[in-house]
Amino acid sequence: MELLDDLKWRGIVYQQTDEEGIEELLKKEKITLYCGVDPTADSMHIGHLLPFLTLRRFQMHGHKPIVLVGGATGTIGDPSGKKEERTLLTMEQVQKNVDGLRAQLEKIFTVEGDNGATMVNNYDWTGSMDVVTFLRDFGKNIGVNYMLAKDTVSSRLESGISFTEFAYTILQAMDFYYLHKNHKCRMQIGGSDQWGNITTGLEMIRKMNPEGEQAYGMTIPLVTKSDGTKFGKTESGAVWLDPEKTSPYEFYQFWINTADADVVRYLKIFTFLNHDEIETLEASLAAEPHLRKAQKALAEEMTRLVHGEHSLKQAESITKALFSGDIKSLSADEIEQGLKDVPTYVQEGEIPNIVDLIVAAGISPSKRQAREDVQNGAVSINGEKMTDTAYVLSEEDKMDGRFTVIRRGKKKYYLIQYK
Ligand code: 629
Repeated sequence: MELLDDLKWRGIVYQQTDEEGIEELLKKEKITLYCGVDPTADSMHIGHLLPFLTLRRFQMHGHKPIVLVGGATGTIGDPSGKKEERTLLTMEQVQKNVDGLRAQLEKIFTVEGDNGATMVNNYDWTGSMDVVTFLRDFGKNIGVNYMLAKDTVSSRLESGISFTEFAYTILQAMDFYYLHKNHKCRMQIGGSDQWGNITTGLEMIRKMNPEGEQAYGMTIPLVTKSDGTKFGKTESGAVWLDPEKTSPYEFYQFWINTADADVVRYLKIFTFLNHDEIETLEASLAAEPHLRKAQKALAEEMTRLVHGEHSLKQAESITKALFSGDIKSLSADEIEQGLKDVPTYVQEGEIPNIVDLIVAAGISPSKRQAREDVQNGAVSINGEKMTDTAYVLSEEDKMDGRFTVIRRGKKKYYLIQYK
């Protein structure tokens, strides 16, 4: 299937600067195109992923991706979609963030071969530009009226916008021009919030080189959720690609909890599964939704893509063990991942018997209830039922010498930590 038809089938195309032109161009030749991200944090979150996965789809069809990390633009901050002026990061912080993002992005793309991805940093051509060159060679090409008409700026005229953020779009436009000139880059893609910046780039290219090759832009729709809440957020905040911020298990859980109403859409936009595979999953969702095959496939594909096979297997075994209660099969590290958000009680000093302990830890509401829970077999220690009300936890019950997992009922997990 043609790339553009595939992108449309997946629902990935939002706006195009010249629909026919782009169709013709992609039919005719393999192009170089780019997408950028600003190093405003040391990790991307899943909100960033879609344009880069789309860039990867272009690469899989033979086109050449340029991945830009904005070492220069990141020191300013894109005002697009932001209601307020940003606080500047230090130059050192931005540099650290550049390294973090670069490593994450390199994993998504193939770097070998003719159409291997090129990684660039706009600090390389913007960082040392003098202000006279900036104003004379570049600023002169973009009218203030033109800039004032862009959403990004017009929406901030009331609340205020500094000249610095106002000028941001010119920096991004210079990038497009630079890549067009030096890398024959013909197209920029980005989320729908990037439309203004992308079109300013086209304007810059036309003004700088009216005889040059035509350049194009394409945006990708905002990912929505059927229940109206914001995509990519959990109770504990953004879903990061960095495993230190969001563990592979949490990452896996995020995707597996996708609503039935959203899952097919997400399979299309986020995974590299083909049409047949997605249609089979869609049929399963309709006929046997309780099996959650579509959600499992989504979680599997995404976790493998971002964290690799080993972390995927770990996330799956944690999920299975927590569901069945087979805690013993997990390593201390896996338990930490899986039970990061469960209620935790810190035990200091001498350990009381199990009944007093679970009352103190808030696991059972009263001593009477606690005794009943233990006698009924509702309480387990590290996955093993404990019916002896006089039992006292010992060293053997401490996993890794650090914690004990207590389960009450079928699903309620608690951690006891020792000081
Ligand atoms: C210089 C900087 C360029 C090209 C792009 C950029 C970054 C761009 C931006 N992008 C967002 C970001 O960095 O701010 N000005 O967080 C983010 N992007 C991915 C998608 C986006 C966008 O990285 O385009 O729409 C989110 O889905 O907000 O020469």
